[in-house]
Amino acid sequence: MEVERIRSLFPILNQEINGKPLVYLDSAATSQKPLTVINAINDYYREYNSNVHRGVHTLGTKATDAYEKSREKVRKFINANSLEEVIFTKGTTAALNIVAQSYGREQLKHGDEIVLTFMEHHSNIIPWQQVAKVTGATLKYIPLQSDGTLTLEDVQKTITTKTKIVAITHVSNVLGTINPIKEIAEIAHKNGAIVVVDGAQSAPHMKIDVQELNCDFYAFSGHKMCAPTGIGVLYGKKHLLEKMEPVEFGGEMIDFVGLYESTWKELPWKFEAGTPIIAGAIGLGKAIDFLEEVGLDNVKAHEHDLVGYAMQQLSEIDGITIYGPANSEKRAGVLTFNINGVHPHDVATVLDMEGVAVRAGHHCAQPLMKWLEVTATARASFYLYNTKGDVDRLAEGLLKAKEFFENVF
Ligand code: 7TS
Repeated sequence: MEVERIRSLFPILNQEINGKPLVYLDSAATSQKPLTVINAINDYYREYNSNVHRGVHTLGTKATDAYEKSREKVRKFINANSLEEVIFTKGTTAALNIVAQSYGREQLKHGDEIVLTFMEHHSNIIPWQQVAKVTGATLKYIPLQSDGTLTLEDVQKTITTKTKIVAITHVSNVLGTINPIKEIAEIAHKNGAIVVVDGAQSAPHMKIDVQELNCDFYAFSGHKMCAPTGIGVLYGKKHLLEKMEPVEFGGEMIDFVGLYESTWKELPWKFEAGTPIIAGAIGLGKAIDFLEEVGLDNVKAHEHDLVGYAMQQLSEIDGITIYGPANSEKRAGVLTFNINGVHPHDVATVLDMEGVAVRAGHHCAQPLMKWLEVTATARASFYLYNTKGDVDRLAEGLLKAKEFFENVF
């Protein structure tokens, strides 16, 4: 599908911000939504809004069918072995917390090690810090190379037989680094550890096959892949999920409830307490249809092109520092940078005046900021609806920002 056709499916892109056509370069924070997704949510509320898994009335059956059909779409999307391995959650953060609070609390004991990297998002650090506090496990970090990549030698050195959990991001939301999950999983498994993958920045942008990666858990968020906020997925290997206790209790997730004891439904529902995120799951199903129509390999190639072009354009501007792998082949569509001597919030404000939306701040990765020896950065992130013209507008905006601040100070 041509990028102009793709853009026409995203109504939000067709507007002016501060008198300039919008250039949206913040998809790593949240992506925009195509009409098919917006319409699917609209249709659910207008035509068959109803609770799921209860009662026999027609609307309830229709809603249940749509909700469970989305689960099948997710299963296929990540090539999970069975529907029991696909749990709907609120997002990546919620999914990672389930693994930490259930698997982590049950399996970890004093002296065990949890291995992370310096490039993790806070959502893949704090749940492990919390579980380490209550179990007596300790955290260890795989070091980074100066270009923000990992080496398998360092992975091998950090993971030992004491390691029980390796929790790692597939793609860094700051550096764009793509980590070799399959190889890391092999090293982890040889040492008797399991691998938890934070897929928030990979599921939207590349074909994911959880069986090929051989990860034990994989978490991602719908809102970064054209679906609404409030829906995400936890994939887990069935034999692990089966022995895990739920972390939330209440309606929906039970089989039998007595006054003093209760039992749980089978997988995946034992992890879905309460009325689930019905409209969100239906929207996610439609988002997957859309991404598959475009083709994940095309999405990935398009973003590689854009980030390569952006790196070239920005490196021609004096006084810009780009963080992360210099080789665009080693990174996904994320470009983090600073204009030397200018605070990234000021850079983002000038860009906004030019209609260009980027994120500035610590990107929920404070340990990584410390490692980069900065307090904050600006970040442009690309998706299937961005164009080289968007990159040109970014570069022009940055020249204006530089000029402006050079003249002021
Ligand atoms: N992990 C990574 C790698 C992320 O990039 C994010 C969100 C999360 C986890 C958390 O996802 P959530 O949907 O549960 O919030 N990252 C960003 C970002 O880079 N800018 O805003 C949110």
